Amino acid sequence: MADSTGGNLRQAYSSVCSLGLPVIILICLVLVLVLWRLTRFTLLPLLHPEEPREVPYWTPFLGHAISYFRDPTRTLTYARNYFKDDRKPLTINLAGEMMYVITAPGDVTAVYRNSSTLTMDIFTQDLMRGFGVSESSLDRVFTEPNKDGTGLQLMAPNPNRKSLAHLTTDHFRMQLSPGDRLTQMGNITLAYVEKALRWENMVSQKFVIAHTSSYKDISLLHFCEEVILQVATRSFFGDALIDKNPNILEDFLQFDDVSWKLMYRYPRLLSPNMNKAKDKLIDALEKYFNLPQEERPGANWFVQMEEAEFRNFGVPVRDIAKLIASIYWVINTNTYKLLFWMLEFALHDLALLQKITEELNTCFNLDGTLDIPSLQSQSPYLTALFHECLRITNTSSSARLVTSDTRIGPYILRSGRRLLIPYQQLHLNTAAFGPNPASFDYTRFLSDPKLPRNPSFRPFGGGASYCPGRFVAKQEIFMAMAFLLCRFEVGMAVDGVDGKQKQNFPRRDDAKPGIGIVSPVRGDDLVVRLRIKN
Ligand code: HEM
Ligand SMILES: *[C@@H]1O[C@H](CO)[C@@H](O)[C@H](O)[C@H]1NC(C)=O
Ligand SMILES: CC(=O)N[C@H]1CO[C@H](CO)[C@@H](O)[C@@H]1O
Ligand SMILES: CC(=O)N[C@H]1CO[C@H](CO)[C@@H](O)[C@@H]1O
Repeated sequence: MADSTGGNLRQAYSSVCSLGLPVIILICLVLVLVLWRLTRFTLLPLLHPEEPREVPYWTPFLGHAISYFRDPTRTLTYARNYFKDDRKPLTINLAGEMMYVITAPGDVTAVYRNSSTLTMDIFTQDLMRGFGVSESSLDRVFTEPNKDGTGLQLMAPNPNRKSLAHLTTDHFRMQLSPGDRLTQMGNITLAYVEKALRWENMVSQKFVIAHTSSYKDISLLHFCEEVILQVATRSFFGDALIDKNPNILEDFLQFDDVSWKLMYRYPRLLSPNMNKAKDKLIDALEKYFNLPQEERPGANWFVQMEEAEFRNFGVPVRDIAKLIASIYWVINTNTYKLLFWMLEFALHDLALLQKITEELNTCFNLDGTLDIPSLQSQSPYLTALFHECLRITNTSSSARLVTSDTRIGPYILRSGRRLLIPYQQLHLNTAAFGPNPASFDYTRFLSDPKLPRNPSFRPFGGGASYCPGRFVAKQEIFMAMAFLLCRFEVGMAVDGVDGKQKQNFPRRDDAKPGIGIVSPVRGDDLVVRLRIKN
């Protein structure tokens, strides 16, 4: 008996030996890995319940970095579901950078409130550095003025002694919140859209693909780009910026297509196209700011204010151009994509398209002019579409830096770490959006007028960085929709451009690191056929 056990052992021993050293080392490594994983993700969390739980992984050092950079949305959804979708704060390791992820609406509200210890300055500075702004200009822009009135002082009233960077946010709100300044931008937008969307003026080869006397086929994506970028540029800078730089919109679009490389701080060598397009954008703005004031009338209050403050601070013109280029990107990157998705969804749902067209028809006066206020008040279907598209096509996130330990519920966020609020994770909250949050369904907003105010609905962020452009974005989109749908019979060119294939619904480019409304996959578009209405 004993002998046979010994024999068995010997046999086992010799068979292990015959596996060879490499295999033994491998087995040991696996054992160490399992032990490490158990300690790190099971044992330690029990001892430190106040630390947000870390999503486990098998690749030490790297953590979830590779899967995150491949497809952030999928990685974050995996992370949330790993903890059974309980939406408590979690930690994810991205190659050594420990990032908190916040997905519960209540926690998000708490993060927005704790703005003194959860700041976004370094992200704004990173963006400005990405545009090449010099350190000395950054310093000026982020320094709070002295109490005693010495040193750099702002020209605008500044009772709370904010830095120019923080006051810029206030200036944005003053320009873009409902009131005379927004109305003035609305008037410029209206005048432009009314004229650009006349049959005889719709000839730009940027978006007109084919035309006969009875119809025009247009690229939906390029149409949305052209209209929205034109109105935003003209209503901020007057006409001179575009008129003196006819290629600025193309340069911007080229930059926008790869701008995530700037956000992810790609080395210049790996992002030559992004840098080339960015430099052209900056050149155009530099040229603009070097023009005498009287040659560039019509800039809005915000642009005039910022220019005056930058110059007062002694910021060189090249840096002014870079600072404004970063702003140009923020104000332009999202809206045209949203208009594209809204028209896309509407054109695939003819009942919805008809409802929206009927609503918009009631917003025109008898003399054919558009009544701006009724765009808001007489458009329940359009508004529902706007909200549902914001919900479903959204990839943006708010990021914050923890500047000192901050309590969120039972958890403590540690100083020095970064925190991410990925909105699309909120937008998949079944508690707010029902059992099928991933599917497009505008009626959820139609049947629940309070849904846009639900704390799980954050397409424009919140707190200190709450998008000041949300009113103007809506205004531009609704005006463009009104003229497009009420002037023309609008439908899909069923046979596509070349008369061959049926048109597919464009795919969302979810794999691109999300920094705003998602773009369609490159090359995906919709050909739309316009006919004059009788
Ligand atoms: C559909 C269109 C838009 C969407 C979905 C959108 C979304 C957002 C989001 C989510 C943020 C917050 C980012 C964060 O928390 O870090 C933001 C910030 C901002 N948005 Fe928008 N935006 C849109 C259009 C616009 C427009 C048209 C403008 C200007 C005309 C604009 C100007 C800004 C500015 C200046 C900020 C930064 C605020 C700050 O950090 O102080 N946005 N936007
Ligand atoms: C906008 O246009 C309307 C109608 O033309 C005009 O009455 C109003 O004064 C304008 N508002 C501003 C701020 O330009
Ligand atoms: C450090 C800090 O300010 N923590 C606060 C963050 O917000 C929550 C809820 O709003 C407060 O309870 C914390 O005291
Ligand atoms: C890129 C991205 O985040 N897309 C997501 C937007 O939201 C829908 C559901 O609402 C997701 O299915 C997408 O993956």
